[in-house]
Amino acid sequence: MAPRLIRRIAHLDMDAFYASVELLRYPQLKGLPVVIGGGRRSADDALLQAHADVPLSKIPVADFPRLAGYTGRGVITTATYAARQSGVGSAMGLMKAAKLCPEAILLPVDFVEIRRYSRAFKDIILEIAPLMEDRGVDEVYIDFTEVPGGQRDGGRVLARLIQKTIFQQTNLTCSVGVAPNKLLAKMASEFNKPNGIAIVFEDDLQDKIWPLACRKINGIGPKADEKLQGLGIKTIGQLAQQELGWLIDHFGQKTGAWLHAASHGQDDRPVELESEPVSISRETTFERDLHAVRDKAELGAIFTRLCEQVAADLANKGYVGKTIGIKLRFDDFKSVTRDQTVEAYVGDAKTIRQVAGLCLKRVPLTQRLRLLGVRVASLMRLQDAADTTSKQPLALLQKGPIASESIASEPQLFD
Ligand code: DCP
Ligand code: MG
Repeated sequence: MAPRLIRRIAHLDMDAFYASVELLRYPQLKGLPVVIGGGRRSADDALLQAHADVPLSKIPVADFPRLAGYTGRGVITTATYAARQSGVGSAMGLMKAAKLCPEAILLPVDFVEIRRYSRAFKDIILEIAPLMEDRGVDEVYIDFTEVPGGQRDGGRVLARLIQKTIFQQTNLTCSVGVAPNKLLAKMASEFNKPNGIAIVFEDDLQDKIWPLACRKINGIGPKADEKLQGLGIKTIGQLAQQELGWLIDHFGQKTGAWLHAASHGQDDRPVELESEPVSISRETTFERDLHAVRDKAELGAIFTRLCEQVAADLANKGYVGKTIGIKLRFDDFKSVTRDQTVEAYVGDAKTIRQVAGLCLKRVPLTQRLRLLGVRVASLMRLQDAADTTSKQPLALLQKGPIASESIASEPQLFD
């Protein structure tokens, strides 16, 4: 009989991601302190202009802009491991970092390139292990349980294969933690950063998890941590020693129970193939700036179409939502947003148009517009919406609190 499969979940996180992507372009900076952050500066443009005739990889290291003398309010997005040795890191102000590591090279973020590599490393993983949950630009969870090799050495064999393949195809390194669940895998991926693998089994809880600070639990933020510290609890082990009832008394039923489970390494959240969208939206920039009064008909038609597109997207993806919002950008590039939350989950174009219309009325429309957007948030899966109100016909859910009239007879929205 085949041995029973034990649950093996991996968390993979790219190493110094934004910085590593820059190093692919500028390999001459490898091993040097490099920080990414702030906005694009004249120094960045000057570098490229001065070396327009040579490949990027041939720009002399001495010519790159440095942190020294930085003034401004920018913050570090990420830093290479060489820079981290000087004590600089994510979220630190660039001016403070300039004092700690003046010789560090400062580069801006290139989001287009970041997204390209983000997609690339995820596609490589999907080829090897199809059960992947996208957790943002540089991290994913992967269910190793039933993937060939996923059980061998606790998942180390598969983790190494993925790590190696990503490196061969992109030249980027990552770190992987493999554990019985997401909670522990997320912690484990940090254990041997950079370019590391860490394997955690249920039995390792006491040795590998309990000595860690409570903050290492994904979900315990600075506030919860402060409260725990105030109660004399610093480590996960100390948290695990508390009675469930005591935790519930101090943190409430839900958080208390979660803290208790987390400190005991328990987490049964599944790896979700597609992460849940936060909102679904459509926007359009006009070919020429439009005026709310003079171009009323045109704007009204565009507005209706956007609402219809959002409704279609919601239907395709199987969601309803109850916060409806608009976004406007004026000819001076200033943007405003307005939203309104309705009582029932909605998904039809007509109701979205009505509520979005009310949002629009809250914006003074004297300036010309460049862009209009419609957004539906506070989403719920259509399926769940049907389950929680199974006694109601679904049609009721889709009707907002505002009486439905036809879109065409909507009062003048762009007055
Ligand atoms: N990032 C950001 N703002 C933050 C944190 C991170 O824009 N507050 C970006 C920059 C990072 C990327 O997201 O490169 C991934 O974040 P990580 O926390 O995984 O940090 P790194 O990948 O840079 O470093 P590490 O090697 O520690 O994972
Ligand atoms: Mg990372």
